[in-house]
Amino acid sequence: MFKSKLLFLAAGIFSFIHAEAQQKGRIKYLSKPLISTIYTADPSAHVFNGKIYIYPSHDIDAGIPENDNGDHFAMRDYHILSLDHINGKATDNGVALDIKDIPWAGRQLWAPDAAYKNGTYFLYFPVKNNEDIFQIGVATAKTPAGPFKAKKNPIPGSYSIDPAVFTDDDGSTYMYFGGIWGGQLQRWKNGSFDANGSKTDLQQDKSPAINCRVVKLKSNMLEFDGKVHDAVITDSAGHPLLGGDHDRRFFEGSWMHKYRGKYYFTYSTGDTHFLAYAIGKSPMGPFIYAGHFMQPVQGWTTHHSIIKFKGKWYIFYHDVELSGKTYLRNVKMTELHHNADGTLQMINTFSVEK
Ligand code: FUB
Repeated sequence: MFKSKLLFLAAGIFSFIHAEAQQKGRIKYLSKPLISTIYTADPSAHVFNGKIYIYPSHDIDAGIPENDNGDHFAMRDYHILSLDHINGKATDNGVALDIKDIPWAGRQLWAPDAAYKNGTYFLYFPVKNNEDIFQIGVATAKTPAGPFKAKKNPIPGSYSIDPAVFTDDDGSTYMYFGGIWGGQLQRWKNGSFDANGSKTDLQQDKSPAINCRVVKLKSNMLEFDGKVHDAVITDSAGHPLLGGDHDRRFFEGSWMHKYRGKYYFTYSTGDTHFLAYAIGKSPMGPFIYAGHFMQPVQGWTTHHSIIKFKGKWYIFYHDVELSGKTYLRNVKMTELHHNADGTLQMINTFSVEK
């Protein structure tokens, strides 16, 4: 706990220094915010009908003090953004789903994702239920920007946060989900929630790290098809990464893309603020850790998605250029490059001029 407080403080100092530099015009950003009329974060991008649709969190200032539990991320609705072309103007398509229209929701609409199948668009979203436990819900619409109608109950067997939905070439769809600390993943064991479990780190540095979860979806896209598995990340010798390996272990914000027949599992390392990747031969893993591919952004959280559009790869991410506040973020995008050997090129989202 003390360690996490220290890290939190360090992140605060980091943000402060960068806010100062920004004020003096010394920060040069790689990309511009896609939209500045509302605060947006956690962008899950998809190509539907030849257009890019971005499913972000909608950040608001709810007046809740910052803590390691993420209580200050108290979002209440979703707005979907669309882009006709790269470098085009992003359109805010208005409220797509409001927390008051989700029958089982309590508070905190966090990072969503979306998928399409057989004429229906699916919006997957994490929100705390009335017992303050995160679960994952689903809502449907006939158009990619909604409005979406939420199902009466969360997806049975779902828990924690940050759903990311990937459909493989054979039509099978998988959901990756989970996040530690405020995302509560460390409190779930064998499908049960430990109400007295650790709120942040497990303090088990020498044990295997907590894994992101992966599960196949049924063809109706509304239910899990069978058991939830661990998306295990190993080192090159096949040993699972350890809980104390904060620079490399999974924290939250997973994504999956397939490149030259291999499965690239990408994720945030959370308290060390990197985007990292691990490569596997199956969508279920295991994935072999391959490195970092994005340096820390300005802000605390790091969350991304990756798409291929008109033959090029793009990454969507967020930082806090517009507000300088960790909980009022803005989404951005830039090109992502795979090297000839399949590794990902490192991205630096800003530089500070001397
Ligand atoms: O936006 C709230 C949470 O912050 C997300 O669910 C995490 O991935 C982090 O970005």
